[in-house]
Amino acid sequence: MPAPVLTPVVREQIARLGRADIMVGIPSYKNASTIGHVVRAAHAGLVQYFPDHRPVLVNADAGSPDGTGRVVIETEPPDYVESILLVRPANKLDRVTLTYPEIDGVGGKGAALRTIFAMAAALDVEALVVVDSDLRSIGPEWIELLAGPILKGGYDFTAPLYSRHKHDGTITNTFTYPLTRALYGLRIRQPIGGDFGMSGDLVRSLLARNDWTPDVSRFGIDIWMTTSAITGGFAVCQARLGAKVHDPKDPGADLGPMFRQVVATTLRLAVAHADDWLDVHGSHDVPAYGFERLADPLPLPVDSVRLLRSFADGAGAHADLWRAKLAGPTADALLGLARLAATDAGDATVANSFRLPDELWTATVYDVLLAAREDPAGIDALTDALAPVYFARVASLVGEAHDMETDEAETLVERQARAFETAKPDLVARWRDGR
Ligand SMILES: Nc1nc2c(ncn2[C@@H]2O[C@H](COP(=O)(O)OP(=O)(O)OP(=O)(O)O)[C@@H](O)[C@H]2O)c(=O)[nH]1
Ligand SMILES: [Mg+2]
Repeated sequence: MPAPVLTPVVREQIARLGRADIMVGIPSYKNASTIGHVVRAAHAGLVQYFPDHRPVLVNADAGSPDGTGRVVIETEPPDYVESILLVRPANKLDRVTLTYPEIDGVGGKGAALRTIFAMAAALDVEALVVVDSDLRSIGPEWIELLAGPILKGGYDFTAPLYSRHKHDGTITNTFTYPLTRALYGLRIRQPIGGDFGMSGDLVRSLLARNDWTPDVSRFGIDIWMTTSAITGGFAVCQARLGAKVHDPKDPGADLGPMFRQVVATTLRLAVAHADDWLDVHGSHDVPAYGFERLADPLPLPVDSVRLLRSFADGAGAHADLWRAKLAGPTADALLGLARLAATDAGDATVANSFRLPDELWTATVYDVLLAAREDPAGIDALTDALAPVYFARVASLVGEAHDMETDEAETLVERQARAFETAKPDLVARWRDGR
């Protein structure tokens, strides 16, 4: 169990607030330039859509040196809502910013959210909405879309559904979406989107779990929440939020540590919850709430040359582990592609024609999952070894989607998800055989 997060400051805030019906929680780390917009949107959404609920907004910050917390408190005076919405709020909105405590010496997005969960539970909220602090495209209606299913629809967990640029969300597209869908049978398109709605029951259940790890304190938190909601038997839905526009990240440059934290957490959960997925066949849609929105997300540049260089370098570093843990033909195919990447990677045109097929990626992920079960202590090393293959898989998808619109690129993600489902019976057979 993680150390308790009810520090004196948190306790003080809980005592002052007493109770609340709905909470918006925002984790942050150096987001002073963007969090003001998120706070204003959340504030307006609470007033406009939930006038009869007692609201509170909590920012759990990492102690950002750029004044993120100050922006949360000082952005627009509370009466600005009256002037833009032409309504007088029935309930005063309390805005709180605090520095969350690390958990067992580890800070990060997950540690921030744990403080938010603890406060939500102590204030006995009916609904908790969490949103990222780097969002540009959030509006007041996001609060309604995420909390509405909880407060009005009887759901416990709302996952986001947004249009993202074809090169955004690469960990989701290549790993968490197809794997969550194939294992647990639920087509949750954005299992780690970052913006969620939760019932008070789910929050209490999350706090009572005893499978928190250092990766969950960081970016493992999102897949941990989603998988815990699924395996806990909670009612899950999605909400159509429109476009997701946020601080851009290039997968080759920025996403390595996040990939490792998300993947290691996903593997640990899959091993621990095998009984929840071994008997699941196929997959089904998850209800989606909200009106369909047609909005184009901003383009996101991706450096395929760099991705392929990381793949080629990674093959050198991880060849032994690939050979030891992956099926022979899978390791051979990857090493062959890595040799190709090493010779061709400098050229952007050639990089665009690089392909790592769906089936090869699926086989690699499933072999890694089987190896994780065999040796849970080796999960971090396995995840490190998978990262270069992920870079290559992203380069492959980027090249294949080069001339495609967002919708068409989506068919590639669906094709890959079907490949994960098609290969699942073999995964299950090997799992049961202990192979
Ligand atoms: N408190 C806290 N928040 C963090 C930390 N690192 C990231 N965050 C917050 O977590 C949220 C998501 O972080 P991003 O860096 O935007 O991650 P992303 O790549 O956009 O990931 P997605 O959630 O998939 O969109 C943002 O609100 C960050 O401010 C941290 O160390 N501490
Ligand atoms: Mg972001």
